Amino acid sequence: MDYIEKAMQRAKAINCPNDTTFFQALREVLVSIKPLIDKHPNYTRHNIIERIISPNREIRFKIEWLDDKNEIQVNNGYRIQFNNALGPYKGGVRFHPTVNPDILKFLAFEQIFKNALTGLHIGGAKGGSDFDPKGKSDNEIMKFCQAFMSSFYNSIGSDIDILGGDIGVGEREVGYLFGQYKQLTNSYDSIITSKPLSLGGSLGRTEATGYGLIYFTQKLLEDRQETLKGKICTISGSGNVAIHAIEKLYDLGAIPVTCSDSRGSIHDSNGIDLALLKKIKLERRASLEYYALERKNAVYVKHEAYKNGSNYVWQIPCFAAFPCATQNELDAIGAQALIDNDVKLVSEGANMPSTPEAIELFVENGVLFAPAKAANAGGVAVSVLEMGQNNSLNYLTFEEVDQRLQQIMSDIYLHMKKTCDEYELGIDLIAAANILGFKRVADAMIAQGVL
Ligand code: NDP
Ligand code: 2IT
Repeated sequence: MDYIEKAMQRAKAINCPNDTTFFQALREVLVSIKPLIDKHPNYTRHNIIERIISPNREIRFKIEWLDDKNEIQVNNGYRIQFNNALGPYKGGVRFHPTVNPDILKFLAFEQIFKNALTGLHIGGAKGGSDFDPKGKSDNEIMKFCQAFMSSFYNSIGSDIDILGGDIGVGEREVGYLFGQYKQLTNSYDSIITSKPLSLGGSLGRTEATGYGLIYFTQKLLEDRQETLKGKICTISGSGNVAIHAIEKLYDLGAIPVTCSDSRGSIHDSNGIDLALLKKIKLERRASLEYYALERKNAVYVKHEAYKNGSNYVWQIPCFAAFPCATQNELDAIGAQALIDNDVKLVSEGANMPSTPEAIELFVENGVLFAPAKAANAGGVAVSVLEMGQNNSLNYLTFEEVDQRLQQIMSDIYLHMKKTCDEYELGIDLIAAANILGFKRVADAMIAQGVL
């Protein structure tokens, strides 16, 4: 049996057989690092694969909190501290009803290699809860965040494990989580990033993932004497990543024409009205249905009304597509429609948004594909800049952060390009990201010895 099937068998034995999202992420990495494993027997000798596919620690806890009716609610909380060979565990926290150990293991596993790609010294982790922030009052959000932190604050620390934002966790939630940590420990330790500025957050962190995605895409295109200027772009999602990707696309003269949320999609052929989108999603926290009510020329399509829930966004002809909502949101139906409409590039803002079938279609049809691990690494990279500012008490301007972000995204691309040349990968940026990330983590594991 080759190392891929052996590792998959072991992963299935030590995890729940239904952890399909984690197995999907795992298989992609295992398959694409083959050129590295074949070339360097050292990794096999040190049994790196078996060691890297198991989380160092999985924490599961109960969260009890009082809602506005004084009724007791109970949720599940998790933190997967997957690998800390390169530095302290680092990764976001997700609050969404779909959160379970499978989803968090996939996210934490991806985070190990993404964090390695940034070139910064951070390990990989992810956490969260099945708590649904939708429809909750501000007081309930605060109560829940406090209970979440109380349940596991003794497992984190600024040189142990640093939390961050993700779906359902933005500045508001981070502020409450941080406040509770301070209350419990009497310490202003930098145990979480994406903090509000008033609590030591970094300028430019809110924008970093979306802006970084577009900077990375720009580098990729520059190398092919192309630009985004004047090009029609489709985006899914309408949260932190999608909104700031749209903002940067406008800065570069592109025309973003779509967005989506958990209920439906918008096509606005005149270009998304960014101010209206921010008002509806960030201020009112409302559904995109209201966008179509206020912009008469925009088309709104509910997911359930469209091809087995496949996102309508991918049916719109475009030069570049940016999935920025959630995992497995770009399926084979969407990929085929994009290809039929002659898409040139797909760049992933969300974590693992393309299904394996969609990726296969893109590869077969020569579509340039920028994988999430590299393309959305700008968020966590600026989180590390936030940690640095907290520790040094020396704060950067927005322009300084933005400059550093551009440099980091450019360096990630250049190192991936070198990896493509070294391992004769052609334009396979998935393999380049996985080989480069894996190699950095594996080398650090070998240097530390068997622990
Ligand atoms: P937000 O919570 O700000 O926004 C999430 C968006 O995705 C919303 O529009 C939401 O719709 C939609 N969405 C969430 N779940 C689903 C679902 N199951 N089906 C369809 N739509 C869904 O999160 P972010 O923008 O921060 O995160 C988006 C993606 O980017 C995630 O994959 C995240 O892991 C990834 N990411 C985030 C980073 C960050 O810095 N924030 C960094 C790197 C990656 P609705 O408004 O209806 O809830
Ligand atoms: O997926 C991700 O990289 C994030 N959600 C950001 C993590 C962080 O710690 O800033």
